[in-house]
Amino acid sequence: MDDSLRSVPPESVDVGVDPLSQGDLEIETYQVVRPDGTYDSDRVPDIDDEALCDLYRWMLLQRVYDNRATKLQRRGKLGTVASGRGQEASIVGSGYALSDDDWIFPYGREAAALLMHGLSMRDLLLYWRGIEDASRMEGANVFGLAISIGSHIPLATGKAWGMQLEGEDSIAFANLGDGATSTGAFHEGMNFAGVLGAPAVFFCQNNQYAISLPFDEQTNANTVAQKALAYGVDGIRVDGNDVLAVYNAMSTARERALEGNPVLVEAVTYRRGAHTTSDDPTRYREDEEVEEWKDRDPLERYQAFLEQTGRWDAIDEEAIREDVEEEFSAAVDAADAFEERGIEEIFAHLHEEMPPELEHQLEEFRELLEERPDMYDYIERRPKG
Ligand SMILES: Cc1ncc(C[n+]2csc(CCOP(=O)(O)OP(=O)(O)O)c2C)c(N)n1
Ligand SMILES: [Mg+2]
Repeated sequence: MDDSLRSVPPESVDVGVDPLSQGDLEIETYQVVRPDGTYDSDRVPDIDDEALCDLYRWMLLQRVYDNRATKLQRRGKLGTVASGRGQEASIVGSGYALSDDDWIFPYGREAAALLMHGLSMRDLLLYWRGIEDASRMEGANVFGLAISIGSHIPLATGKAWGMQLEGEDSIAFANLGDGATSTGAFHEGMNFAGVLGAPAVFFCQNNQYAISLPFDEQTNANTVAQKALAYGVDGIRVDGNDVLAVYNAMSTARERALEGNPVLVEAVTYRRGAHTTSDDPTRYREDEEVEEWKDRDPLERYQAFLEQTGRWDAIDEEAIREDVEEEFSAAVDAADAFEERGIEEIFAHLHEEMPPELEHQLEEFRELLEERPDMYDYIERRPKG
């Protein structure tokens, strides 16, 4: 190449443009109850005492469920467990603000939100046991769990758009992690939601880690919420350990979404436990950090609020624990009694009528099993009750 055609960068020239900087953005992290238990009375949501106590009950359910599910996994009766420990306020505050007609696109840690949306505990356990035909989560507006990170974000946009076209008064709600915001699917789903004005809320539980990768190595952005602006959708940043703040943020987001303004909510929280039962977090984070977040425990903070407002006496913590323990044991029995259907189930639920290509694959699979029955033994080796 002729060197004379190359442009030469100037040594130092004021080109008259100041680049936009994220330092110019001021994003408040919305709170109602502060970590020391004091609260902003103007911000307490206008819901009755029963509902205020319900929020605590559901958070406790999530905690007890996570403990029991982890123990069940240790006994070889679940494939894996992704605990919501530390994230109870994000899980419950957002789930509680949904209407039954809304659709949840889950990501795995939000047991309480799925149960309050009508999913049975048995089906949830069956899912983590790897039983495919429970993964359709029948009877509740709950989509299959997005094991492939971020893959559900465009689907939530599509569902929201579909509901809008049908004139329905409901939203699609996608739960996602901070790690999911680094996927291409996040970009596609957010962008398309903005373009369409789809009634969708993307609820990012920023628990500071994607497995072992800390948030600031995941992205150079200061916050997740600021990413909303580039897509022309609304952004809210909320204290994810403050259940009332999350409830308010999600209620606002839902209303905005129904008006045709999709919303990205960032709930700032912390994953107190391991990523899943196959992870050892002591290999990549300090105990002091875990302790620091233990002091911001969402249940303790909310208990302080209930005590100060004279509502704590209405809560019988032991009775709630016992109820959940019983419900869990009954769900394990029901999961153990569940009669698995044949291998055809894997092929059955994508299409109303099975297309010829899938029929062909099913036929091939049957032939393989006839030739190699040991393959079926392999499939059957899943954990059983
Ligand atoms: C597309 C894809 N890539 C990688 C993985 C492996 N993986 C499972 S969970 C996870 C991290 C998810 O982090 P985040 O989105 O922050 O959610 P969190 O688990 O922290 O709640 C990864 C990388 C996956 N499941 N899917
Ligand atoms: Mg995360």
